[in-house]
Amino acid sequence: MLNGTSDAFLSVTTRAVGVGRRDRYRQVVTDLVRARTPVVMGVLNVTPDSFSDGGRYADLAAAVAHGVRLRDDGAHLVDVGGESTRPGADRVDADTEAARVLPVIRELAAAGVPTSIDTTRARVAEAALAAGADLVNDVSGGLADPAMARVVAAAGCPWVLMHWRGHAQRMAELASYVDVVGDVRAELGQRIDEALRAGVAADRIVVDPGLGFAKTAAHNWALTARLPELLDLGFPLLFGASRKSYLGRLLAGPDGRDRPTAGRAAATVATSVLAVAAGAWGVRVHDVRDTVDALAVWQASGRPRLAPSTEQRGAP
Ligand code: PMM
Repeated sequence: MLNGTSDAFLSVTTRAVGVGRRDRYRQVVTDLVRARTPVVMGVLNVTPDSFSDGGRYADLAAAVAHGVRLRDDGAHLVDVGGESTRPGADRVDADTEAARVLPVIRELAAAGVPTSIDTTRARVAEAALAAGADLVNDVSGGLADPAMARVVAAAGCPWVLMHWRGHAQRMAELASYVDVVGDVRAELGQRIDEALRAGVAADRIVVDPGLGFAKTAAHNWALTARLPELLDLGFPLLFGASRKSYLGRLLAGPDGRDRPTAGRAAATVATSVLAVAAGAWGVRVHDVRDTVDALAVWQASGRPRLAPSTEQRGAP
């Protein structure tokens, strides 16, 4: 494991920005890291079956319009996904996934909207980068497709390595840990080491605890409470709690039924503010406007940190 890699991440901000593909990614990293506000990634699932927004943006025009709206609401990146990762979901083939995401990414790029591609497949990631995506968001942290590290290293783009143990069909049976925070930290460390070995630059790596992915509600709460232990890995951390089922459980009604996804926005905002206050670099959310507003309040109140932030630790 590298120490002080957040310094490396931040040092990108001081380098000259040139032209070409690698430099485009460098500019994206620079802009995101330089931002005085935490990074907000807006969710755009172009799938028929995602747990929250499944089916709403399957049509190209609706998807692009929503992506533009997310940007206008303050998203720094719009995260485009073409395969549901909902627990138990069936996989789609790579051609179907690519056919869903590529036109959306192309049109959003043409409209000047920065995008990330949410995929575990190297082929889809490569095509998405060629279509204009700026970042690869890989919920498998490079585990699902051994070719992913090569694609990311060659592109020089930022790569979100999420903690993951297996595809959606098997997720529930894999939610077993000795100490969830220690285990996630160790497994993320392995993903980071693999990425570095494959030639991915340290200043392109972002980690993510993968809330809800082979995690029970108790696991998600433990990861939230002990975020500083994951920040200690020394990499920017993305936090994705948005509308997830453990929030629905927390807000269950008197009849014992989980609160439906549409009623989880306020709880999501609370988790995002807590994560950023603990030092997270960014949050991945459906409700961008509310999140941006809440983070503006957090900023205006003097940005009280619960633990040293990436920014503070990385400052020269
Ligand atoms: N969660 C989902 C999908 N992609 N990516 C990252 N980096 N982190 C997450 O927590 C994450 C993700 C599942 O949620 P969705 O179905 O609402 O997109």
